[in-house]
Amino acid sequence: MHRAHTAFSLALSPMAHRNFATWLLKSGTSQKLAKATAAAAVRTYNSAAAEPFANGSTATYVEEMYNSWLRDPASVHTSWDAYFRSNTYTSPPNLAPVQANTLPLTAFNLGGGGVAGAAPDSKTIDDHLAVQAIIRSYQIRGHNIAHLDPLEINSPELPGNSSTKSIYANFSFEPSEQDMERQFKLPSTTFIGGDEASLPLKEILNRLENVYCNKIGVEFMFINSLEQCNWIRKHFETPGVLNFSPEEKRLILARLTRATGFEAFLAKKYSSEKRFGLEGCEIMIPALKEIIDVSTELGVESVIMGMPHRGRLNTLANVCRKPLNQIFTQFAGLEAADDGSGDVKYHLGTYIERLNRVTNKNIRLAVVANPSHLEAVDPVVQGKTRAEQFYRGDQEGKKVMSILIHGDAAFCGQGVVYETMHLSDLPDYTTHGTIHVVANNQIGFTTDPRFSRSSPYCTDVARVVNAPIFHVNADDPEAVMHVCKVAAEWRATFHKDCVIDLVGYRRNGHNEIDEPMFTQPLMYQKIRKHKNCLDLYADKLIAEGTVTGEEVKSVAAKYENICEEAFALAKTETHVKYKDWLDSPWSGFFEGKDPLKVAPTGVKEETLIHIGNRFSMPPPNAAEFVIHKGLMRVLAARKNMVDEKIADWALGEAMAFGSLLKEGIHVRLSGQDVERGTFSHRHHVLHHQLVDKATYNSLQHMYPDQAPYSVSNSSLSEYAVLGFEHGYSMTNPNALVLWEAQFGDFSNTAQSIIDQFISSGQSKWVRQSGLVMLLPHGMEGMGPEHSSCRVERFLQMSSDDPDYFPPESDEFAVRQLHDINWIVANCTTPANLYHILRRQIALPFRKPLILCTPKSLLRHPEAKSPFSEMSEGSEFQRIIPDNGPAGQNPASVKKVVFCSGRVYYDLTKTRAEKQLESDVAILRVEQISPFPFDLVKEQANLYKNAELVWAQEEHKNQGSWTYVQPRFLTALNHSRDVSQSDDPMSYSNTTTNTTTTTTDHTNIESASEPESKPWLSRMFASNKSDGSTDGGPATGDFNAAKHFDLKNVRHDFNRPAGNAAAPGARISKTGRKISYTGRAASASTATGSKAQHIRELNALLNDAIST
Ligand SMILES: Cc1ncc(C[n+]2csc(CCOP(=O)(O)OP(=O)(O)O)c2C)c(N)n1
Ligand SMILES: [Mg+2]
Repeated sequence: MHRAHTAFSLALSPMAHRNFATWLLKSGTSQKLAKATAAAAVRTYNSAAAEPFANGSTATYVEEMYNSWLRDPASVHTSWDAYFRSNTYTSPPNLAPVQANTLPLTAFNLGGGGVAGAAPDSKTIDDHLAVQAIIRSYQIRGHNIAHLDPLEINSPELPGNSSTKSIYANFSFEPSEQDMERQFKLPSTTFIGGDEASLPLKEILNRLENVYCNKIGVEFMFINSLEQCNWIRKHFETPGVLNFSPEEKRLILARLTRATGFEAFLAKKYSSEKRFGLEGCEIMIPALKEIIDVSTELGVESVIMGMPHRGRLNTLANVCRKPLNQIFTQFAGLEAADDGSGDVKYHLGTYIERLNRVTNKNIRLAVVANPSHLEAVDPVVQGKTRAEQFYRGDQEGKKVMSILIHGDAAFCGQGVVYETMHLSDLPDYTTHGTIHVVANNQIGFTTDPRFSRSSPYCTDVARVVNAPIFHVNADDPEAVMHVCKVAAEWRATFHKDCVIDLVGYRRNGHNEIDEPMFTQPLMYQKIRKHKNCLDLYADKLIAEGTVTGEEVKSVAAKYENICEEAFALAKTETHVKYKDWLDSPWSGFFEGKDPLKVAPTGVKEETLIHIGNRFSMPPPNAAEFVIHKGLMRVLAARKNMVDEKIADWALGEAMAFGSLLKEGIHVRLSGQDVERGTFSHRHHVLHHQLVDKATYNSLQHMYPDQAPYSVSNSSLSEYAVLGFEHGYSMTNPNALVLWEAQFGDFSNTAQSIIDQFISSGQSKWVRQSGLVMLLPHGMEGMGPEHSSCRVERFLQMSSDDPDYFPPESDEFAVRQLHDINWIVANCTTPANLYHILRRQIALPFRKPLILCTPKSLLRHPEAKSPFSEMSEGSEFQRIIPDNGPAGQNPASVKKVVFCSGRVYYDLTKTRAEKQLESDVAILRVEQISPFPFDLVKEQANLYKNAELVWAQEEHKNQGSWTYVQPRFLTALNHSRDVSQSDDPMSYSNTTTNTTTTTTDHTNIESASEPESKPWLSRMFASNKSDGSTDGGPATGDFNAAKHFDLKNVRHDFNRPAGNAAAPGARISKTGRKISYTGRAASASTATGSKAQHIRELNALLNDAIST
């Protein structure tokens, strides 16, 4: 269809002119057409000007030419020959299907002197073609001259005035009375006739103007589907579609009253508070409600919304019906009753389940919490929607849908909108149609559209996915409701995106405290004189007799009373609760769980063997499935490993996935080229070499009752896809959701998702996520990029305190995991990879996992693990100790090299070459964050006499060094019983001292506490809500209940702010220190050349492995 479309465009000019000429010249309508086109160009940036202007007969013409070309290429012009040769043309489907109400042309005596029943003469045909062209012109370009702007600033600047009638006058179209009265047969591509097959020209023009040039502008003719175009035409052109019953009108008025009343109430009560009010676009509230009503009626049970600041509180109040008192409490500046840093009120999410009073059906509404970063939430909403559809078995999106609300400036300015749009039709990412609503107030902060976009509309981005765009004047509530109804029906019919562009204005400044006249004086002069939408609509309904003035007042007063009552109730609140604002509650997940109990991650060996065997097999019972020879070798090698009970990286990962699937945990892996794996190591999807789309994915066939496994190559986007997977992970804690970057450094194009959602989501929105980010990382001489996943950045955002050694206990590791914002690890063995992935699910809570993954280790002969390291009794090793000669005789070890990741294998090789296995111990820090203080201390104590070194291949200002250095010192300080320290500094109560050498424990003490009290017991003294302490459990005896009282966690475990010692000023009281071995600091993430890389690596290895 698309190619055919192009062909019509090419055919356009000669055809149009040839066929229309006679009638046009005679009747003067050529001028009308020309003017219609000119008017279309009036909107300055008219991308639609390039749109096709062809019809069914043009198609026939092209097709005839195509057939002729097929018979003899020389029979057509060389340009057509070239075009058809380019293979872009396919014969079009019938563009003019017979419509029920159409009659053959011969049935018309068209007043041109023809004889009824006789074949029409060429003039008659030309006349009809011209009318068709006019109709089509309206359908394509009508939106350009529609009256969309309530302020009429951006209305077409036609000479004279701009009413639709006069637009015609200004075309210099002067058809004779007779022409205007002539009946014209309506083509099958219009529905303006209703049941009538023909209409007088005058009526045709009137109806078209009403449909396409009034308060609605429909942009749809670029859609490459005749069925969809006809559907839209029908829904806008059919006579009477804009007729509303008195009940419907009263409902619109009531909703508009609430939307307007809410903002007015806030303005009255909190005049100096920012709320990003909706004034000027209040119709958005009834609009959203209409979309939800119609969608619910059509079967939707759950709606997930993403939206920016503008009108958010109003949406929560009047669309979600979040209790008003909870909303008002947010203005009171109250302390939170629960943990977390919280967020401003116009970012918070919510989740509500309620009865839809209009449809009498239950509906679940969620507004996803979002950061300031405009549009960043879009993919997150899509991922959450997709996940909810998946878990409900809603494969066509009939029950769960998403609505994304946008600001006009952000919608066209933010690239993530485009990236998200491109997920809309991908098999593993589609949410089966999103309704986008643009609260288009024709301004972004202080910048108006002339300076904020290069496209005619702020919605043009949607054209790339063939989404119809419904522009509508936000001052016409009935037009808006109609558009919303059509949008909801469109989504339910075609399951594709569509856009509603609510063209309104912003009555106040960007926020209520801003002065808009500084920057938009003329616009705001107009706005000040402009009546608000509610008043305009109320006047209209009063004038037509639908309501009385008293009724209007009483509806408004009733809502104000409701607000007043809620306001009074809000005043009685003493705390806000972040949990009231949770968008994705995991009911049942936390209840009844031991918050410190981690399920075992090892599994029975027979399970590993079963998974391994399945993973090494081509499809069973499919002898004809032809697999690539190279892959047959891969499968055979896998089978050998299984027989020898060892696993490489791919097998370790498959063991983790397979065993989780067996346990009913859904696994989803997504990212660029993940099915094969960027480094061709994974091969989860085997392709039949002879049959397109015939594939086999063994992980989907491990066990008959397993959970579903999904692995999907994504679009080439990091921002949208990572956001999507984050959203997916929010929905169900019992799923392992992984996103893999092609190379780790590409994750920086998704930085807002990392910073704003993954790192800080729990803290801001009490929302947990167990998302795994797999980030290929390692300096392997591949050039400045492709080397580093910038692990230092993730570490810098880790929330554990470098100067604080948490209390030691059996639950040290899980407590640390509980308290931190995310986990950062760099595993060196398949077994550890396997365990850390399984641990994501074994934990009684969820934390994101940032996992540096290897490249060369994928095939490294030593980077293999025996099954015994994955079977029952085995577990994730936060630090892998030295199990060689050095570890066996630690007293004689001269040097301990701590490292993380791939460089370990280089270090061991160099150590072997230098025959220093007994002198140098090499320890791998596999979990970098939270930092394994306890194990570092233990290992350092083991190698009492050794020099301690941190070796890393990344440059000094990168990698883990800056993160581990202070933590090493904290850990080393505890290698003696610090309570016996005679260092006066160590017990100084100078809690505000930030420059002198302080040790961690000094800073957690309050000045009122006796210095003699051992710090650990003081740590565990129960902390009453009034701040006083009493004698708590003994050292190390953790009061779990108290610990998990979120309020207390903050008091107990976060050091007071501002007390950290200055980096570099720390001196280990134990006399031990850790030094750095590796590259110097650098601006780049890697070395310039392979040669330089090798030279530097050798230097670092020699330096590290020397005694
Ligand atoms: C990514 C990003 N860049 C900049 C901002 C700062 N900012 C906040 S609102 C705003 C204007 C938004 O305009 P628009 O999208 O039209 O929404 P409106 O406020 O007009 O409803 C800007 C630039 C932001 N929040 N996010
Ligand atoms: Mg705006």
